[in-house]
Amino acid sequence: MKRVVGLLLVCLLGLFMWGCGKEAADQASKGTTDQKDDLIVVGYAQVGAESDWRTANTVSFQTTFVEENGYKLIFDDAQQKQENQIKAIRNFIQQEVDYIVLAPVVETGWETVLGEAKEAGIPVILSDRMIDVSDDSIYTAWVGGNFIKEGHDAVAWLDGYLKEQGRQDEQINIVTLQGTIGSSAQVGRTKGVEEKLPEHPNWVMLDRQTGEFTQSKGQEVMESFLKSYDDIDVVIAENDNMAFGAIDAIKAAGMDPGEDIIIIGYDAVKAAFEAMIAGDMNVSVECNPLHGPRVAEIIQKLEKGEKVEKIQYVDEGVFPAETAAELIDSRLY
Ligand code: GYE
Repeated sequence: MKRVVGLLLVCLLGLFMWGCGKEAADQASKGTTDQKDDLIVVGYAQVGAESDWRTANTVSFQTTFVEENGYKLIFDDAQQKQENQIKAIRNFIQQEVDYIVLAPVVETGWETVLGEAKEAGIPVILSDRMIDVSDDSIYTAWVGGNFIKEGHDAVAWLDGYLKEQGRQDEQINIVTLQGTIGSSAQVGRTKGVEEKLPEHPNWVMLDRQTGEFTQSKGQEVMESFLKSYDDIDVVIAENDNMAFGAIDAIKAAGMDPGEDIIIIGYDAVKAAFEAMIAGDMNVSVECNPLHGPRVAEIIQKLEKGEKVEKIQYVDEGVFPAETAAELIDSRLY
């Protein structure tokens, strides 16, 4: 009898302990689901992976919007196609994300889908490129570079450089490798240069064509420019990667980029500093891609119910070749 009672007690104790253990386990798992529920879900409709700038931009978002910082990031790479971005945004709406971040491939054609986001009550934050819409209530804020100013800066640098070389009165033949046509980075940089051309009547814009912001297309277009024109003095590449493509094309044609032909790029990515140190490139006009923390700051303000500035330009500089060796190690992208 004693043994039976003893056994029973042991069983009861076991049952009690199992119960406690289970309760603790339940608590723990409930804790993690609660924490997961607290995460702010952000859908990012990214342009693609066409350039070093873009890669740095993606990394900036992927390292900012992490669980440790209270976020869950749903990342979509649209492969430079607007229709993919529209699809991604509709998916984000369906998944009931808390915020949509959009780096729009082109400026036009956003009314319908962003109207749907507004209808669903999901704030849209634009990052990098702009959109061209009549009703700006379909987005909450925008943060990015001042592309028109970047164009002005490129012209101001070229003006100073030609003066330094004593070439201010020469005819200067220019070709432009444009970015994705209709993207605000292309529209702004082309316009910025265009606006300043009348101040330089001896400068001739021989041709402009898109290189889609990629190195390979930049090289291809530069090859065709070199076949069509035998006296190109300056290449304005609307991003560094197209400048790298142009450099390859110029070398393949037996010329010396940076010397025989002046090479101007935009972005100021690390590889541009390397090209400048190698003497292949003359200047890069900065465009900062590190928008992750900037967008996070906007979201944090919105979470607290604070007002955010609708349009936020980032400060950017100009980096001529002679500054490259000194600055390369301090570059973050
Ligand atoms: O200059 C280019 C990228 O929109 C500012 O897109 C961005 C541009 C950048 O592909 O390298």
